[in-house]
Amino acid sequence: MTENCPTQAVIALGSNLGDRENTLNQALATLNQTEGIRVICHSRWLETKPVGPEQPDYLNGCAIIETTLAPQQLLDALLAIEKQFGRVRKERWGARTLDLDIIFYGELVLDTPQLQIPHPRMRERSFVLLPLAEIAPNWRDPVTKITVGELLARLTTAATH
Ligand code: A4P
Ligand code: MG
Repeated sequence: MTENCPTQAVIALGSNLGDRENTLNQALATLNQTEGIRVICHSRWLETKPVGPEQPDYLNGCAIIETTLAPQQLLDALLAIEKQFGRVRKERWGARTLDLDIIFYGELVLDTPQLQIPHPRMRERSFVLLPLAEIAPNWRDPVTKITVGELLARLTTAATH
């Protein structure tokens, strides 16, 4: 009975190569057309400075989806969409036409070699928390039990001290 009951999840989107805005808009449309995924809402696209190696600035944003896919199936769907948009993996944290990460999947906590949920670095990343706070400030991180809005406030405080 509960098998097809959808779960809400958060996807972070990023692009720093090519027509970034068009890529993010098309990626959302593609997500929404994927069997088992429905996009509920999304943030604005924010221009952000790259974290990691020297590379162009990013456009970042977040979306809330409803999905009947299991976490690993959702990851496979995201990887397929990244590929469709021409992503080539070279170095870790390197430039990319499209990056799709699972930030939250309901209240699930998962730690396997292929997939960690919540995304292990989301708490330190304003390029995730800033757009996410626009659409889901009250979403509670199932690991720290802290809301997205509070995580962002902590990060902002830490950065100015
Ligand atoms: N993987 C494990 N957990 C997850 C998850 N929750 N969501 C695995 C998605 N993937 C997950 O990812 C490598 C593998 O991580 C996937 O195949 C999957 O099995 P990747 O996308 O190839 O590698 P990556 O994104 O370069 O590495 P990583 O560690 O995910 O990077 P981050 O931490 O996401 O950072 N600066 C700005 N301003 N904006 C950005 O968006 N992004 C990054 C990437 C660096 N700097 C940035 C930005
Ligand atoms: Mg990624």
